[in-house]
Amino acid sequence: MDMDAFFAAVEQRDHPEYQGKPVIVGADPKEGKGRGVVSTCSYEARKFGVHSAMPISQAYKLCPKGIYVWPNGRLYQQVSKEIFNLLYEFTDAIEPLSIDEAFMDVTGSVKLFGSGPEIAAKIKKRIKNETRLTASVGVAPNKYLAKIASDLEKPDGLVLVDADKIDEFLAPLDISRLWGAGIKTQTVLKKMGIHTIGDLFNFPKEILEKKLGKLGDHFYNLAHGIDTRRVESDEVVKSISNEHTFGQDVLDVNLLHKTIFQLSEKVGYRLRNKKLQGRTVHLKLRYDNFSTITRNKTLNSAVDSTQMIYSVVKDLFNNNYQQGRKVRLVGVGISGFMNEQGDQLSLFDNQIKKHDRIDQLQDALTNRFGKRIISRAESMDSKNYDWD
Ligand code: TTP
Ligand code: MG
Repeated sequence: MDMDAFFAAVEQRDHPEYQGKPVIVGADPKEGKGRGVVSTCSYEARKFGVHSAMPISQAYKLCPKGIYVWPNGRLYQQVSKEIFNLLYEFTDAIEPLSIDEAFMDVTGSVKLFGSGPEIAAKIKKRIKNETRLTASVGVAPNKYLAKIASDLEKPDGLVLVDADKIDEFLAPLDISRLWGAGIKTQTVLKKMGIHTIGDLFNFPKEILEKKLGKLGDHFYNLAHGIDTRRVESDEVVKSISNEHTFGQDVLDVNLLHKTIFQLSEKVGYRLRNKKLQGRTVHLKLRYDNFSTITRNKTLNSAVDSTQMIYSVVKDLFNNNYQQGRKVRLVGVGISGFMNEQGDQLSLFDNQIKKHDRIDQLQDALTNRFGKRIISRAESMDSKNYDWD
């Protein structure tokens, strides 16, 4: 998953007057005398030949009427965090590559969220709904193919590489798409008459090894779509959260409570699956005009029960929700994890222990039969709600 023109897209989102215009994020051009470089630019600016890392003075020559914006790093970090939190709802096997890009291994998520392409479509939709930004996604059997695929139909792309159509997918692509092929290697390959990955495919491994040494084996594999690298996920999970954006903005407090309950169930399920307990429970509330509040409460002990999470978030909601305002999104989260499974539950009364047993039962059923197999009465009848 890679966001489109990330910094520039955030600027266009927050300044409607920039939309559809060439926006260049980077150093001050000072009417062509500026030093420094372009961070990124909108797709409108790319038509003028402007691109990342280009001297800002050159960008100014190419596109003097562009809108030049100084980067707002804090804002981009914040948006990036929002996007990554959302990705973690689909899988924990995530390898961030940069502020706006990540590899995701969704092999273990298919039962919960559907096939790879279905998950990709859901991720794109969630990102658009919740951040008003577009992402491009490549779905493929390995990292190398997924990375190429994510780039092919930017912006707002979704490209699938079928496991049995890898050769056809790669054949027409330029050798510059080969992972690790710098200008020097490309020149060597071109001298051998290799211009596309399809050309490379036809070369026997021995010849490539003779001409390119160690790299020969590497490029032979790439030409055949072979990449055995794993998605190296960051094992240290700092928080778990789930959000829901309503199809239509909601005034009905009852529905909001039910949705918060369902989100607490999801968060609790993921938490217990990881054998974690958290002390700080979070609520996120976005009104119809996109104004967003976040509130949290830190408990004396770490918890992992759906009921505990729900009761804390419900209080946060009741204390902070401005009656009569339409809600676009609600989110529930937990952080402040304690890894060891102490006997913290003994601090709570039998009521909580009963809920704990219900959680175990519900988790076991969900693991075995999928997410729709069981619902609690608290979460029923919320017609607007869907698991994903
Ligand atoms: P990229 O994903 O490389 O670029 P992008 O998101 O702007 O555009 P694309 O649609 O092609 O993916 O980088 C993500 C952000 O990182 C980018 O918005 C700005 C920043 N960045 C720099 O500051 N300098 C650079 O040289 C590059 C490449 C990116
Ligand atoms: Mg990007």
